[in-house]
Amino acid sequence: MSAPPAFPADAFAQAGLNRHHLFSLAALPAAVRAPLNAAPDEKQLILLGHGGRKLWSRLQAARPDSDDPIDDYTRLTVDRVLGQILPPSAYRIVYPGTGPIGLQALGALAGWHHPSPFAIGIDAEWGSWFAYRAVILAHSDFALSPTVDRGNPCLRCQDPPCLSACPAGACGTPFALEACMDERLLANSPCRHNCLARRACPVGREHAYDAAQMAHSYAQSLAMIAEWRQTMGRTPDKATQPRNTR
Ligand code: B12
Ligand code: SF4
Ligand code: SF4
Repeated sequence: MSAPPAFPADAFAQAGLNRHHLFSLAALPAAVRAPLNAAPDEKQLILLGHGGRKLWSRLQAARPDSDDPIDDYTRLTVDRVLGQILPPSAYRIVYPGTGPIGLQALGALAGWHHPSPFAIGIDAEWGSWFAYRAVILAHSDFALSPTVDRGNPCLRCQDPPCLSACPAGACGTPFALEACMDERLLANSPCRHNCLARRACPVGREHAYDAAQMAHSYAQSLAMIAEWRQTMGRTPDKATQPRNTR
């Protein structure tokens, strides 16, 4: 009998999807597993992420003609890479998608996510310069990933520079999302397409996104915030908000 194929981590990393974690669906906590609506033959969950600038540079080279270039590039890459070793019926991309998937909860199980004062997850290697790009359910037999948790750097941070850098005083526990949004919506705010707190954090600074990547992704969240404020006068609560922000 031939051995099952190895997970194609290098091929994904070449494409800029340089973080991955293989979970057994059966071993996930019920609260994480339930919203996934996995079919009985789907045994594994593949979490893909990007860290640093590589995804953005690969994306520029691919020149996608898309309103949603990161998600479209991710889907194409998953089909190209996994399609070489699994039949299309053996896997299903559930994120990007519309279902309610708690990506940071999955990240915490993988050891990637630790809460920071500006609400974006942080880890000791990448700082806050990583995000979740795909969740795939598969009937596959890849080797499962061990949790690699390097701890929360914020717990060791003296006189945190992120707190003093935030012009809205929004950073802390809990993160003051409404204050952050008020600031970002100001016509002359330095945070319209940036986050000064995130920039001020020294952890993983060498992986910080360039101005074009920042402008691209923060423009999307700013547009969403502006739409919420126009239609509802406030941010929707977690039960009603759209689930596909990046
Ligand atoms: C809704 C949402 C938003 C909303 C927040 C509204 C709100 N009421 O919470 C808005 C549109 C403002 C937003 C903005 C951004 N987001 Co957002 N967002 C999400 C989303 C879709 C759901 C979060 C959620 O509700 N989780 C479920 C509930 C149950 O979780 P929870 O435990 O109650 O709360 C957790 C998170 O919600 C988080 N949180 C709570 N409040 C806020 C506020 C902000 C601004 C953020 C980023 C997180 C956050 O902290 C908790 C820790 O676990 C996730 C993706 C996902 N599907 O998980 C991305 C996600 C959290 N966002 C992400 C990012 C990167 C951003 C932006 C930087 C993106 C950008 N392109 O501009 C900005 C942040 C800049 C800013 N200051 O505005 C990343 C974070 C990556 C990481 N390393 O952790 C995620 C995981 C998406 C991804 N594909 O990776 N986001
Ligand atoms: S500056 Fe310190 S407290 Fe703030 S996010 Fe970075 S490590 Fe955490
Ligand atoms: S975007 Fe600006 S207001 Fe919001 S947390 Fe970052 S520094 Fe503070």
